[in-house]
Amino acid sequence: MPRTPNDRGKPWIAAAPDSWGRLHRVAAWVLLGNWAGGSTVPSRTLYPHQWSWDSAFIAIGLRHLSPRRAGRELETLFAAQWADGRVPHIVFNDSVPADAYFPGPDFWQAGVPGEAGLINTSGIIQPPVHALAAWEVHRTDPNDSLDRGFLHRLYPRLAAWHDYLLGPRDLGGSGLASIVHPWESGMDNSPCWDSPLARIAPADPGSYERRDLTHSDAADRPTDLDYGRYVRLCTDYRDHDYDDARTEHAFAVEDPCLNGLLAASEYALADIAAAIGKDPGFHRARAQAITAALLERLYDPESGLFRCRDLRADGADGSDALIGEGSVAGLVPLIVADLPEPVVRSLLDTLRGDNFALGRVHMVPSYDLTGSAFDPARYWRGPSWFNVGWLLHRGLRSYGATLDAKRLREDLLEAAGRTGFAEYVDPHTGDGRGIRSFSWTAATALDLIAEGAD
Ligand code: 2M8
Repeated sequence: MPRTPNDRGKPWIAAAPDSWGRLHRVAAWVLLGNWAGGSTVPSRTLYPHQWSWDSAFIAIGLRHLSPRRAGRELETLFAAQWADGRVPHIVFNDSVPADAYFPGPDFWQAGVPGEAGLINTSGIIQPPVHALAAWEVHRTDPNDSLDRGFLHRLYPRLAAWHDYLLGPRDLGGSGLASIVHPWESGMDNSPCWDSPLARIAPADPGSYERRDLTHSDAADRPTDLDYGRYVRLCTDYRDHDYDDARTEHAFAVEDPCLNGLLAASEYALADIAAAIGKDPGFHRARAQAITAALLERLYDPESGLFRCRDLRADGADGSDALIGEGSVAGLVPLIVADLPEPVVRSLLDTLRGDNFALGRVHMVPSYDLTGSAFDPARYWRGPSWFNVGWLLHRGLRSYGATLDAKRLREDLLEAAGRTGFAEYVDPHTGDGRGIRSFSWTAATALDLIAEGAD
């Protein structure tokens, strides 16, 4: 554990302001223990490299220990940004054996030149939480951030990232970004991907070796059949040099979680632009345009939920392309500012109703509790995740659902401490699942503690 003071001259692990003091100390210990020199690994065992959206959540928590280190977390990620603006979902750590995680650098065959040689990366993306995180990091110590040029350096990179998403990745020509692989959603194994994935021929199981099952229970992880399909999609993209214009993209989906985060991040980019003396108008207008497209393309008033749109579904009527499965991804747009009031009311009703049962189960399940594919243990097919809980807590607060927000905060903090910072929990029993000492669980706990109960 580091013993030196952090950049504000305080001890790294100080007491928290309220009754969560012990949890704060242990969360800090977990997060600092997962620091790998320039960024933080999600987990020392299962995920020994840097993951894109994990790093954004990690920075949001790490800023309470050291805003400078939180800034470094994001800058390390953006040092691996591609020339086309994409931010790869994994930045590989060369000091970790190449076969520690599959698919590793040998599989992806991708990277960018860095100061100390090639930076190996994956070729796909994850949801854009980064501008939101950068803005929060800056706000923690604005003078130091401006003195060090943190936002000046990151702003053009963040803008290029969003340009990539709304340019080459607007596969539907709708003003929304598409994902081309379930891993890009961050909710890898969601039942939403079952029907679009069913069209994909799996890769030959003899052509690769899974590493995840060394660290996790097979009953919690995606099936071999799903893995074969994941590998096929990556291989096709790689074999077309990750060029979106030349790849067929047999899997192409507009996801409300990714696009909700893009809208929220675009608003954060407007704040960032204003803070460094640039015109925020372009980003505000773009955030509003994404919100309008989200509402028009993905909102389903019948169910009070945003849905995923499958761009490769062959139904003649456009509505056939809305995927029927109810995922928590459809509630994440609650973090977007200025949603129409009836939409907010319906989303809150859905969150509190039998499908997601806010306040009656542990945290918020990743998938409809009444859905036929619900599984309380398997990856993103039901378990409750801490990063999603953090996002929904933020949405609840911003729309004035103070009591729900307060209860969810306590639930998240209690579960984080009780499970040893588990990767996710069973929504019915509250039992921790997956690996422990998981970075974004610790980071979101630090942020919720710092925020206070009001
Ligand atoms: C999980 O995804 C990776 C692939 O990216 C995996 O299953 O091997 C997801 O939970 C994802 O959201 C997360 O970013 C990643 C690392 O924590 O793990």
